[in-house]
Amino acid sequence: MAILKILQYPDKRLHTIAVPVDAVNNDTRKLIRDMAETMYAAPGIGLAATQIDVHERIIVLDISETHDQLQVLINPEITMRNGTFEYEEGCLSVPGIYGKVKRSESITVKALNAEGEPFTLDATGLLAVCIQHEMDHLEGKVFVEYWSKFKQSRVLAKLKKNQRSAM
Ligand code: QAP
Ligand code: CO
Repeated sequence: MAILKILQYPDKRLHTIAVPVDAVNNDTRKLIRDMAETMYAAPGIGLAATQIDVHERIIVLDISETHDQLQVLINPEITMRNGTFEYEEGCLSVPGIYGKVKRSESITVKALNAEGEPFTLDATGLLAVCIQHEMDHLEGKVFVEYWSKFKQSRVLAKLKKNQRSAM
C-alpha cells in the first residue's frame, strides 16, 4: 500500500475530466487500496482519483466516526435527485478552506463496486453531499468554484499565505 500525493488547488490537473473504468481488475483494486490509505492518513472522508492525478472515474469515501465503513464507487451516476441541502464542505485539495455549497439533499446513485458488480445506493445528508462533491472532482470541478470570483480570489490569497507559513 502507498500514500499518494494529493494535488493541491489551483493545480490545473484538478480540471481534468475523468474517463470511465472499462474493466475493474487487480490494478483498479490496488489503486482503490492506495486511495483509501491516502484518504484515511490525511485524514479525510472522501477522495476522488482526480485528486491523486489518476483521471479515472473512481471515488472512495468513509463518513463513519469509526473509519471502518469504506465505500467505493466506480463509474458513479446519479439517477435521481431530490431537495436541496447546504453543508459546510472542505476538500483535501483545498486545505484550510471550508464553506457552503448548495447540493441535492437526497440522491440515488448507480455505480460498480470493487468487484466490478453494479449496485445502487440511496444517500441523504452528509453522504449525499460527499458523493456529489467527489463526483464533481471527476468532472474537473472543485467545490470553491461554485463560489463568486471575489470569494475565490480570497481563497487563492489564503492558500498562498498558508503555503508561505508552512515552509
Ligand atoms: C469532501 O473532504 C467533503 O481543509 C471530503 O485541512 C467534505 O475529506 C464532502 C480535510 C465535507 C462533504 C463535506 C480538509 C482535511 C478533509 C481540510 C475531506 C484539511 C484537512 C476534507
Ligand atoms: Co474534494
